[in-house]
Amino acid sequence: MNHTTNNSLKRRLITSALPYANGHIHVGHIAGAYLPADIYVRYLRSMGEKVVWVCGSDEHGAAITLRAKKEGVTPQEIVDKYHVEMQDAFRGLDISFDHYSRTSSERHHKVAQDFFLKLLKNDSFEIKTEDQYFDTEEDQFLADRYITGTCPKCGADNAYGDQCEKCGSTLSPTELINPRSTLSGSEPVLKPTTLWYLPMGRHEDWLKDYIEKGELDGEAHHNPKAWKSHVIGQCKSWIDGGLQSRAMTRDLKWGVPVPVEGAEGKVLYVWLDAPIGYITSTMEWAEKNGEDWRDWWQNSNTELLHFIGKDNIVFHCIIFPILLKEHGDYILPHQVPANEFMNLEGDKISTSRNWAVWVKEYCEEYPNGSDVMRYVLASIMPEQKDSEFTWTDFKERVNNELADVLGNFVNRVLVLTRKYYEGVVPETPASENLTDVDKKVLESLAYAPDKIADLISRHRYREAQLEAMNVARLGNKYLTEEEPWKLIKTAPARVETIMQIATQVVGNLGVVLEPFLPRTAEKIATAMGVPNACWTDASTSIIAGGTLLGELPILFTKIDDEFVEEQVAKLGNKSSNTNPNIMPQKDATTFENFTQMDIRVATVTECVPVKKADKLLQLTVDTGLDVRTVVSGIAEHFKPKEVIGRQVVLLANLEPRKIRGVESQGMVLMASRADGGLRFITPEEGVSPGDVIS
Ligand code: B3M
Ligand code: ZN
Repeated sequence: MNHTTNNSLKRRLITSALPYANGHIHVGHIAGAYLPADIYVRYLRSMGEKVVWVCGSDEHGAAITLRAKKEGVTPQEIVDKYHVEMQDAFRGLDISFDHYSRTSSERHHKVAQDFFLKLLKNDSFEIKTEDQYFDTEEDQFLADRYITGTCPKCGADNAYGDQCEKCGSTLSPTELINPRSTLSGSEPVLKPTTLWYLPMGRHEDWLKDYIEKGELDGEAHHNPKAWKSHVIGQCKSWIDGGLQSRAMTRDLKWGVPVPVEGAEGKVLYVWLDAPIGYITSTMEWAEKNGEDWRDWWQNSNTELLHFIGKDNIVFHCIIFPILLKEHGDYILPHQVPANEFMNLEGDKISTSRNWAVWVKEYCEEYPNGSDVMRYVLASIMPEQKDSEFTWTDFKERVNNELADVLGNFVNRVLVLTRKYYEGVVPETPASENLTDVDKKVLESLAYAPDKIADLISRHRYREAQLEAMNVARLGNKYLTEEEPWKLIKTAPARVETIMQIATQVVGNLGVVLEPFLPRTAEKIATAMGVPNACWTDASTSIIAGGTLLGELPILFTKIDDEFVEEQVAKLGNKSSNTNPNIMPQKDATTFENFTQMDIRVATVTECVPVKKADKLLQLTVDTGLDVRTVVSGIAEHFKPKEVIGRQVVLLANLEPRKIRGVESQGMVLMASRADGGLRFITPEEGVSPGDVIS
């Protein structure tokens, strides 16, 4: 949609967390930091507000180098690959950044280095030479994720050098008990090096006021500046624990080089460089759009909002504000509407366990599936607490809400208008002809856009979407209860009124659904003849009488149980093999379990069908030890005469079992395929009955 922008308005600069370019984007990422921002920004654009939304790939830090090491490629190769892939994923769900940048660019290196130099000039750092852990095998200092050990706070194993994921404590490498190098597994040694520390303790006082301001605003009724309580809670507990100095440099090769003489082999700490990526991204956007980036970062008429997940709160609410303040030229974040985590089918989302719904894969499989995924994710957005995505819930929301309510209502209005009036909207009814029900519907409709706008402004996206859907529910209920199809013969004037009002409801849906379901809203608005309608056009007379309505494709197709099963089956299956004939690998077993099995060669001497059992053959086999009976479910694949005389592989010590009255003493092992194909495993010549397979 095209909207004109009002220049005198205040600016809003929106950022979403720069995703690490070391893996694919999953639905948890989207629900956390991207979809809420997209809804907010689409709404502001529709209002004609001045808004810019920037993002980009976070291409430095241990997340990248460790991944590169694992895949045996360079860090640059890793980030080049994911920088492209992540953007495909975002595009697939219509995440509409104004600009997407990357932190490995020369431009960003320069911006981050200049920022660092300004801090140096302002005396923002304490420069200390001290002992740090060093991996002699890898010839590298170890900080952050390069070092693990036992958490000194909770005793959990595998705490990282910067943080324990179990208890959430922030740590420094020297606090770890039994530290080990993540790179080589070896025990690190201490070696002196020079680091630039940010003495955060200096900032406690103003930070307390700054965080409290967000809290106080929260007490004021309906104030969009109010920070979320879980955000305030995290910040306060950090500040109350006392702010420790934090090193802003690392002894690593991959990153933004520290721009100081004698600092060769040192780079900026990734959490110094990454948020500056927001600034670089804005600069690039401004250059392309003939704007001055400083208006967006250094002008008190701009509001800065960071959309992030809860694991990034301290970096955006404490460390980045300190850096901005130390620099001196910048505004501070106004609002950080961080989300909590979204779980998946009863478990935490995990990349390593492949317990995730991958956005790129989903969008490739369902090129028209963007809106329904957005809808479900917004419905369960983890705004105040962790939430859970399940495919069954996905199915129910799509079928019962999108298809049955929204799709059905919009479709009925268009079909009936075509049937009764050849697609031309009836004229606005005279107000004296309105019933109480009509008036109530129009009243609710008139109020809805403001109500939704207020919820969006306060970052309550779940409720906002619910209110937008309530507009469809309102229309659906109205039509169902007024039953124009029963009145068309007897009271055609009344039907004109009903259809006129129902049409206004549909017209409004084309506007208020846009932030949530952009493709659906566009289809609706186009069919209703108002393709460029924006938020302020929403009203009870958005569609003029006499408008010829267009065609509308079916908006939503229903989902069946098979779809749900298919999606669930993908979880945790790490095999990259997409050949459906290849069965996935079973869970690990022990060597001991394996040695307990007596697998040996046997020869089939007789074979007959089992009575009243289509699938079974009764085999007599010579095992070298004895001659015994085995029942095998191969009758649909082989005739008895094809089996007699064969050498087979037999699991000999399987507990005897009665099958259709015949005792089976063992099991013939077959090569089987996922498609049901079955073959004998025939030993090489010269093998005798009784030879053990091990
Ligand atoms: N890349 C962490 C993350 O993806 C980090 C965010 C940076 S925002 C400046 O969770
Ligand atoms: Zn811990």
